[in-house]
Amino acid sequence: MTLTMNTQCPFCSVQCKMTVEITPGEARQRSGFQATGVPNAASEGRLCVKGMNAHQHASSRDRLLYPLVRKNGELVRASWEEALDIVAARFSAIQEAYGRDAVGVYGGGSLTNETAYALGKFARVALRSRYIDYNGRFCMSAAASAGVKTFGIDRGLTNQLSEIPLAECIILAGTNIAECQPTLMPYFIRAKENGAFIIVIDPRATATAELADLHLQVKPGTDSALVSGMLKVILDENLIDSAFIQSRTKDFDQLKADLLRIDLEGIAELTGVSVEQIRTAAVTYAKAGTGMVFTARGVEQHADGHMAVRNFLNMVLATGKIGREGCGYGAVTGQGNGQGGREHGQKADQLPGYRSIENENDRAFVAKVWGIPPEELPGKGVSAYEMMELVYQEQIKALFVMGSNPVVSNPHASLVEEGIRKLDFLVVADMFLSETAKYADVVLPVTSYMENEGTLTNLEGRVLLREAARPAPGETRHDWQILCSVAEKLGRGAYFPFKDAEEIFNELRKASQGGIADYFGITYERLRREEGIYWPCPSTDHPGTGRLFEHSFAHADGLARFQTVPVASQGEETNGEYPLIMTNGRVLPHYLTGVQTRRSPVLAAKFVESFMEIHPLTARKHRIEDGALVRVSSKRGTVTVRSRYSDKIRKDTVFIPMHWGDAQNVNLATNPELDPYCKMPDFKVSAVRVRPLAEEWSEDEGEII
Ligand SMILES: Nc1nc2c(c(=O)[nH]1)N[C@H]1C(S)=C(S)[C@@H](COP(=O)(O)OP(=O)(O)OC[C@H]3O[C@@H](n4cnc5c(=O)[nH]c(N)nc54)[C@H](O)[C@@H]3O)O[C@H]1N2
Ligand SMILES: Nc1nc2c(c(=O)[nH]1)N[C@H]1C(S)=C(S)[C@@H](COP(=O)(O)OP(=O)(O)OC[C@H]3O[C@@H](n4cnc5c(=O)[nH]c(N)nc54)[C@H](O)[C@@H]3O)O[C@H]1N2
Ligand code: SF4
Ligand SMILES: [Mo]
Repeated sequence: MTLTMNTQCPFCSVQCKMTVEITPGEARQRSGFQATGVPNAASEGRLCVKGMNAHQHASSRDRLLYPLVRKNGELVRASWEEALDIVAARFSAIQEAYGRDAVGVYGGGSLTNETAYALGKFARVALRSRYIDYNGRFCMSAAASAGVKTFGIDRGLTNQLSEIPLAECIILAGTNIAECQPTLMPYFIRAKENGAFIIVIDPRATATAELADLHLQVKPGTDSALVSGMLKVILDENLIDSAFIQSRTKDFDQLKADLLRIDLEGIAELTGVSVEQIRTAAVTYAKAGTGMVFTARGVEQHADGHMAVRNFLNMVLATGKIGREGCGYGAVTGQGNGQGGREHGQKADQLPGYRSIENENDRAFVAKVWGIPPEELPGKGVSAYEMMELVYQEQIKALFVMGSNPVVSNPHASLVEEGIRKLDFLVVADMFLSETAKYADVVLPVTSYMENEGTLTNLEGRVLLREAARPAPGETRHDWQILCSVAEKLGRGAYFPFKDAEEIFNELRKASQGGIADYFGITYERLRREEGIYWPCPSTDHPGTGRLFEHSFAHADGLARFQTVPVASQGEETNGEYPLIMTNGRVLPHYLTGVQTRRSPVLAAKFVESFMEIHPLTARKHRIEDGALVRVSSKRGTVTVRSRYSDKIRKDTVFIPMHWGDAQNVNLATNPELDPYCKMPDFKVSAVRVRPLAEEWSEDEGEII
């Protein structure tokens, strides 16, 4: 008999709904699983190859099914009782010896809203430590901080996806939708069929760029300068929307004064994009009746990511293309719950509902919901990579990791790995023995997307309910159950009385009420009935907010802010020793550090190992053959991958995907310099040299061939 499960893909921010059918008898012939897309407002029933095969990792033999504890250097099976006792005892002892802040918490954007909320509360109320942050710091922080400064609010898309086909000009900057949110491509294809002009800004001619009418093959790290060039053209040709600037924004004059001084030729030189192309892009966008701008990690993962996004937002505001049909901005959110995960308290400085841990009123509000005196709430901590530095410096002695693989995903991975090894005590809650979990003292096995109920907020800011589709396998437990049990053992169980995810959600609703990300009006019952609800949704009879900023922005005065942005290239400079720029990102079949997708046979087979994309002319100059193993080295370290010729990449740039660990981990070479505004690392630009592996070997032996 076929069993049908209703669920939602665990991977990217589209959150495609699907059914998974299991036919038990067929398990041997084929997988016995069949995933089918279910119509919904985002993916409209489509699934990509990752969604179609997600059940493979969830049903993999590698799933952790019982707790593990380290004894005599080995991870061995233990009961939950024993594992949780060890966790509570070690956390307590370390906090007693070194203070509360000696224990840190590290979360992730795959966790449900309920777990993310409970994790923030766990750090502040159960551990009472200031140190909590999450992998979204590497993902959404630049766009989030830019949105907050410019608009007064951070929600990935300011519009519903359904408005994309109404835009007459679309700018896709550093976003590879075709590989990273593939089920959204039809929205852009429809726009094109309606006559839209599509501009792609990327150092590579990606699958997304195939859609473009104009591809600006920008030099990595120069997006902000490129936009300054476009803004200058818009100003010179008097294509600004003066009425909009006048009535809806402030601080335009300073920006204008700065732009007048800009030299377009200089910008063309810096960015590698010709003056003519800059002009065409600027004029087409500004003249279009409607238009949308999207950015993702290509623009944001830089030490100037915050300012780069703000410059794109300057352009959106200067042309008045926001707050009406077919006009808006989208920071294309990454992880399944990248949006909700950044709203309810996993961030170092943040409380639920996007409240600030540094604001007295916000502290008092949340403390009241939590039933603690506000003075008991710790202050703000530090960002994800800065936490890893504190781990390395042995100031943080114990770490609780839930839903992330920091040993692979942090920049300067060798330093991070060394720090993790030095920890007195590491707990990892995961489905698999990830590269990070291998170093743990206690590993807690969690349920997967098929078994764990909860809400996730997709890239549009639409809250969706994912119901549990099957019982938890083995002894696995839900993330939130683990948090409640550890809190109980730490003597703080009274604050974590939750019996199911819905009870946590109901507390989250109250804690977010009146905040920027207001979920108060959203209930499980409504989500079941209405499919999804856009926040802010302040009351149960409120329909939710599909389009933001129709009449005012979210700052107290209702006005959006322009920001003057310096014109400069950013990132590590290349030189004789490190002559090439290394950038990095994703390929369609794999997901993030690959812990899940490398365990899916269909997906793993599509790319069994990492690679380095290099232009053939550059390759020949550096004596690199196609398919040869190469060592790509920066000042920080070396990653070893196989070369792959491509004439679709700039000649000064190489590209390596991020989905593998150990010697293939691209982060061995990346730069941990942080953006001063949002603490995003400079992932996307590293100065590197590339050598054939064979050559380096013989050099090691003192002989050059
Ligand atoms: N298949 C797949 N899909 C995913 C993920 C995955 O791992 N695999 N991860 C999810 C997550 S968490 C995220 S955050 C998103 C990421 O989604 P994206 O941000 O779209 O993905 P990336 O490949 O990191 O980067 C996008 C593009 O930026 C380009 N780029 C590099 N440097 C620069 C630069 O300086 N300027 C510009 N303009 N472009 C540059 C790269 O060539 C790349 O094509 O995808 C989500 N979806
Ligand atoms: N060089 C470079 N580095 C990057 C990036 C880049 O573009 N270039 N991108 C950055 C970005 S955008 C991101 S989002 C980060 C992501 O990097 P990571 O935070 O390392 O993300 P994942 O690889 O998804 O690791 C998630 C882990 O959590 C587990 N997991 C999945 N679901 C759950 C769950 O529900 N509960 C629990 N407890 N565990 C779960 C998975 O098995 C996996 O081991 O990487 C960043 N690092
Ligand atoms: S990875 Fe993203 S686009 Fe693909 S099925 Fe999953 S949610 Fe949909
Ligand atoms: Mo991400």
